[in-house]
Amino acid sequence: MAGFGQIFSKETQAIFYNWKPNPVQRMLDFDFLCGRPTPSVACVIQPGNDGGFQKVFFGKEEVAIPVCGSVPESTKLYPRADVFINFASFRSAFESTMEALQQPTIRVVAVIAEGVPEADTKKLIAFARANNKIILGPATVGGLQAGAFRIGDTAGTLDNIVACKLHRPGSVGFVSKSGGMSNEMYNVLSRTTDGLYEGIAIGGDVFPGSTLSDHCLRYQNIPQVKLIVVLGELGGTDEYSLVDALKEGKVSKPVVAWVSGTCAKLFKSEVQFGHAGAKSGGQKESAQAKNAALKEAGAIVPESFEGFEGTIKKTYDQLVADGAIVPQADVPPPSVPQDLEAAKKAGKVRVPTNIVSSICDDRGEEPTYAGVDMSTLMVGDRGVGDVIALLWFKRQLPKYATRFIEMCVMLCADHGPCVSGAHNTIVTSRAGKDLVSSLVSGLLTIGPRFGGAIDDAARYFKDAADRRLEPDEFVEDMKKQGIRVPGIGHRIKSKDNKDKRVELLQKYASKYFPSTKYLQYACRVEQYTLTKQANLVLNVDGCIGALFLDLLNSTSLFTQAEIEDIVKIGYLNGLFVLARSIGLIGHALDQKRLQQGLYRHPWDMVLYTK
Ligand code: Q5B
Repeated sequence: MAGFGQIFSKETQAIFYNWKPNPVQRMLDFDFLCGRPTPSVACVIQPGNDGGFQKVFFGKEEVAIPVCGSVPESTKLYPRADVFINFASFRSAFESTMEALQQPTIRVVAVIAEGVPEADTKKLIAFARANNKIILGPATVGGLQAGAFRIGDTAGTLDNIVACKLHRPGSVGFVSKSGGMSNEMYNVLSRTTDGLYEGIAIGGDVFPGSTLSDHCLRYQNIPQVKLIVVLGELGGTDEYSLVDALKEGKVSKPVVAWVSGTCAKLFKSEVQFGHAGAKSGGQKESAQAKNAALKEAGAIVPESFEGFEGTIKKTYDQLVADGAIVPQADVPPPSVPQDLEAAKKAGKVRVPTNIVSSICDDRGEEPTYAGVDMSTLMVGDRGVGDVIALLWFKRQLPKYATRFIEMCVMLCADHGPCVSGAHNTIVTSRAGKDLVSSLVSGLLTIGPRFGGAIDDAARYFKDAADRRLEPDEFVEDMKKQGIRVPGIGHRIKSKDNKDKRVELLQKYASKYFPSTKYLQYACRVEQYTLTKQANLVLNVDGCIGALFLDLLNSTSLFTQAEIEDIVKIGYLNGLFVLARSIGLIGHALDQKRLQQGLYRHPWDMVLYTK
């Protein structure tokens, strides 16, 4: 990397591999803080996802960052972007990094992944060196140039960045292995100097893509860097390249350095610290030996880490006193608007909700239906009737009521292939449509004539019974208005061919319901309509409508106002919709299973007329 100097500027743009909303947003927030005119991310690569864009904020505005599907496409479209930030996992980091290094427009690649195989890293290093490219990492947070460009999550939160004065350049070039310790040191530098010019975390692997000395040599070539600060760690021999560079005069700027891990001596056996490369090896790799060598080569080395901050300050103050550094002025950063979620969390804003829901909650450990958790629902002999009671009526109902609901679902699940709903579903399924389309086309036939008369039956029977109208008065009144009595009449059922479903429901209610007042009224209506015509029976819709009124009234769990509301809103057709969905799904699947072709209605079944 000899001959390298500044690698970032306020114009630097990056290609970001593997869409990660948070680090991209952090980069753009940093851009805004620094007063960059353009976002530092030129595009995002989502392998295989060609085209489109991802939305992020650039200051107060939302911007669209283009999405590319491959590395070559991204560099072809964005040739000015010369930094490649690789957020691939350790499994795919090698291939994508190599592909990026092979692009002529890419100069710097940051590899964030931890755990890249060392043999792969060595190949990357060899290729990068042969082709005059720089690798940061693997296992790095990246780096930043103050006031100009930031890689991903480097330096943490915006508050930290402002506190460390990283939104504008200072005079210090800093390099360390650890991203976490870099954050710590940016704080130290902001207290002891005029701040950072550029900071790099080379990553904690045994074989980093670029070394501490590589970056010190670069800092030597950057005129704005007046002081170099290095934080090494035990393990490896990287620091000795810096020792050589100091001895050979290749690094002549003042270097304040500390190699951490001196405590390793206190352990009897070999110790491994946080990084793959940070383990106490032989004597030469110890922190003590490296600190001593650096000191001997001319670096300014404190006695301990505690003395590091004081030593940096002393060295910086001396450089200022000597006129070697003219302290950079502080610049107030613009304020970056807070994200809504963060502001909400901090109690700084209140935001009206979009929807209101009162029947369930899925935010806790387990979902609840009207306050009853799943585990409770699974205990005992609770069934779908209990679920309907909770989600539709928002309360637990007694067993006889939930059993009645289940009976309605079971008895109305299907009534043969010839009824409107099943017919539509069959025709749709045979036209090659999918399950949902076939189901929906059947469901759409449910209405005032077919299956959807339950609510109206409940409304009219309730009104007439509550007003104590005689059944004949009620029916004749309806006739005058031109309204067919909902719940009365059937295409195939009649006086002598009663609907078994109606009989079963009546039998159950007579046995278990405390009162069947409304059913009795509906039966008296039926008695009257049957005098007119044999098929004007109380049908399944009418029976369910009347019996549900009885259920609501007799459980004493509903107020009169609630019952009025249920009848007015119209809950009860839902029972038929739910039940018949079971049958309609059966019909749709049956047609597919039987491989039935397109249905065409026969000509001779149509009356062609003018
Ligand atoms: N008339 C159901 O009619 C049907 C009358 C009436 C007074 C009435 C008819 C009706 C109300 C709606 C209702 C639910 C259309 C039915 C269901 C699910 C199902 C279906 C299945 C399943 C049948 C002949 C004469 C006319 C009419 C008079 C008829 N209904 N008068 N009140 N309610 N009922 N729907 O047989 O003097 O000749 O002009 O609308 O409750 O959908 O299995 O098939 O599980 O799938 O076509 O059970 O009753 O009789 O229209 O030829 O009328 O009777 O005014 O008198 P029909 P129409 P007039 S259960």
